[in-house]
Amino acid sequence: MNILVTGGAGFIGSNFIIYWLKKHPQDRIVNLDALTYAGNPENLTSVDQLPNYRFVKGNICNAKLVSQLCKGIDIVVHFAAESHVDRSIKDPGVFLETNVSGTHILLKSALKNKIKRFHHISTDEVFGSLDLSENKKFNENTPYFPRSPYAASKAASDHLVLAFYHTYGLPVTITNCSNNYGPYQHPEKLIPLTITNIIENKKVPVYGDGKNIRDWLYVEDHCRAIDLVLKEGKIGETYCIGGLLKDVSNLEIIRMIFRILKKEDSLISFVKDRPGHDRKYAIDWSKIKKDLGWQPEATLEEWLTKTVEWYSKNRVWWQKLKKGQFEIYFKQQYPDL
Ligand code: NAD
Ligand code: TDX
Repeated sequence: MNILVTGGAGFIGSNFIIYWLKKHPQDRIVNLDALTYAGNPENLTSVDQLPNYRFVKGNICNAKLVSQLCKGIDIVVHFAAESHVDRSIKDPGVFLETNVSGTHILLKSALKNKIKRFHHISTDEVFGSLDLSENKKFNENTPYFPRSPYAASKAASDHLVLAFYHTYGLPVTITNCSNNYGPYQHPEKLIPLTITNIIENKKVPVYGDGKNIRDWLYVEDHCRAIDLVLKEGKIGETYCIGGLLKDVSNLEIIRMIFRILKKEDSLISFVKDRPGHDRKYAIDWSKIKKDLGWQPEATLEEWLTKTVEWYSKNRVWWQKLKKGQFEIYFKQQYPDL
């Protein structure tokens, strides 16, 4: 099988490539990634010498390049995106370019090259926000109600993917997953920011009252779910993937990390809330469980402990990312700290 992965130098994409080449060593992967601030070739040092892995530095908005790379490809797994909500609030433009126009360019090329499967990685954020007081969860039939520029751009890309299925018959599948965590996640996101700030004895910023709820999914569980959808998923269908059955607030997850690191939680600092901050995401992942037999392989406590260990052992990896441009970004993003 020849697979084109987009955004494979980012957090989930690199975990996916490592997972896939280990599980399916007979397959070939081409990784197209623009290496934005979020892309890091160091994530892939364990596979980059393999004969069946090829890295191409390039933009998914480059139609000519995308068209060349799609030749001979069986499956496209599309991760490439601008992924950080806070950055989308500051400057939505590049989110529209990459997440919407980039996806459109890929879809056109996939159609022209008669790709056997176009798998699109999306998010639960397209469904909007749940109330803290209600027990509702998002599922495959929840209407779209994106509330941040990032979520709106992902919603638009989901609609385009399904439009290419209904209008032109492109064989697509979509997964809408919840917040991922694990190795190689950029320290701009809550869990790696919290772990690394605690290790560095720096304040841990909590937006608003810290009661917001996310549905945490370990990245390897996510990769396994994508694998199953590629093998057994139904064309034209969407699968929701979440990691939890019980609600966990941001403050609770942050306190769990303090406990795992055996530190007092005095570094917690409440800062100005994110504009339009979605209160709660929760996923009903019963469809993928029932249809494909997927479920998380370990508990939040176990996966989080493993994640904290990884960041503790791989300081050089994240220390580099927290220098230079990131210091400027951090000062602008957290003026209260
Ligand atoms: P990330 O920001 O870590 O990585 C994105 C990657 O895409 C980077 O390597 C970057 O260089 C590349 N990229 C960005 N713009 C590009 C362009 N124009 N052309 C080519 N490459 C480009 O993101 P992630 O957290 O790994 O997320 C991957 C996908 O999963 C995204 O589509 C995101 O919306 C989705 N998702 C992420 C989460 C999460 O919790 N991280 C949850 C749900 C869905
Ligand atoms: O410093 C922080 N303090 C804080 O309280 C940061 C960075 C975040 N938060 C809060 C905001 C959210 O309620 O923590 C929660 C998680 O925030 P992020 O890590 O920024 O993730 P989120 O905004 O929920 O979006 C993530 O999950 C869905 C990914 O970044 C998206 O790409 C994905 O689609």
